[in-house]
Amino acid sequence: MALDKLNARILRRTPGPKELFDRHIKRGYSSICANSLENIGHQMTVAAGEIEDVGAFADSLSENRIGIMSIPSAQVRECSRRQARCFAVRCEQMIRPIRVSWSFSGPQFVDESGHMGHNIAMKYLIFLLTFSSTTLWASTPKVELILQRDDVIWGFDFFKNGRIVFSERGGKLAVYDPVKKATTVLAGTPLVFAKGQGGMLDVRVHPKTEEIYFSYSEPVKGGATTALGRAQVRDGKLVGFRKLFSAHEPNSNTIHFGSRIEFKDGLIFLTVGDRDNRHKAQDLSFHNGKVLRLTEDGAPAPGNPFAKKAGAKPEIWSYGHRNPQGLVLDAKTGELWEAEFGPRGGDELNLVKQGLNYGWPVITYGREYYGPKIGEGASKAGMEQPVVHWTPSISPSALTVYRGSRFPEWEGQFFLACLSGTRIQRVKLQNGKAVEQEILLADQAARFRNIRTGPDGYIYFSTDDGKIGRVYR
Ligand SMILES: [Ca+2]
Repeated sequence: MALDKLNARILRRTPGPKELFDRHIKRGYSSICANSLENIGHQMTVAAGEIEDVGAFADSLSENRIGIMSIPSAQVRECSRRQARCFAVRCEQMIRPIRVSWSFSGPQFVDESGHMGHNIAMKYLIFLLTFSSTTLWASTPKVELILQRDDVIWGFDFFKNGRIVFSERGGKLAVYDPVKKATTVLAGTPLVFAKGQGGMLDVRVHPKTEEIYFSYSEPVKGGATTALGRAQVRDGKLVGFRKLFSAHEPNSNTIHFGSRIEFKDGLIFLTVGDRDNRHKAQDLSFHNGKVLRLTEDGAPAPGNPFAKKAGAKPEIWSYGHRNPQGLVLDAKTGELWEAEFGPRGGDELNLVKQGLNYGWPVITYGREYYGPKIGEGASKAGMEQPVVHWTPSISPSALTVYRGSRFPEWEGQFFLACLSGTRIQRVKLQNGKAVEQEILLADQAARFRNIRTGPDGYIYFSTDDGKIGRVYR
């Protein structure tokens, strides 16, 4: 494919090249590359570059290599640190490999003959390549703002009458009436542990009874834990609130609570994070780092895989999860999909199945925040591989599988709400592999907290700066 047929899509404005160097290059130009390349979902490798600061470059290279290695069958050709120059780029899905070089005038694409391709405008940095002029960019989604609040809107769901119930992490549950365009904060909510990542978390409307089920960080002796509650919503308050479940074991830290809720066949799935006690994600005597399967009253669901195993928690459905904050049932296939945060890199999309071990912290594609490797590597017998994983991190906080009527071209595709990624990540799978990915709504510059397909077939999202919005075209 001739280079002039490549489309370059510029996603985000950045400052001029000198400033850009100062800000980004030392932090790892190659990770920016990795970002771009991963986003197109094709198999491509990048290594090395003409970078003045060799030390910083070497650091960024190792980051980059993780990112690139996360793409199946990619091959990395690494330059020596001493020479530290040039990009060896090989794209297995392109007819002709290309090299990418970097200069202060911006990234440039050069084909094997040395012919200069695109020279992207200097003031742009983050870019995305696509390999054909298909309709990928034909109609950019737009956003209709539904409501604006001040707090993180962690969860939301829809009543049959069109009202939206939502949670504010600081501790509130509220109902929005789209006719009156008015929000009512519900009275009678339990006290929550609103520190760090803790607070009022997910909220769902039971598809039949229309009771709400909600997860929250429960303040308990010694700190907090993930809990599940249920109540009816009537006259602006919770009626008949009952705590259904409380995870073992609580601790005093403020992170990795999970916790999305999903309904299936009269049962409930609830995710619980590792609470920063990593090894407990592998220990079946704790709820940390697990997907749980409960009855609608919060008891262990009948037939759970470890119900008869001595010492194991009978609520466990799957284990070895780090912080699973995304969970969705594909309404068509009945499959349960989960998204979780990796450490530094190694965010995952998993197909969750009964009794399986998803590896954390024994296997991961991520690293410690301060650099070193974690666990034993990226794969191990008896442990599941993610269907898709991302390095650098995109921080998927929620996901939906699109089964609506508004966007037929998106049928069956995944949409992940990303925090640090400040985007909606669209992922198309084919035979269990990501064949297409796209960044959506990056122009919103928001930390996307939740995403759901609404009953009207539109995609709705919430953000950390208090918005619920609807995606349309
Ligand atoms: Ca995993």
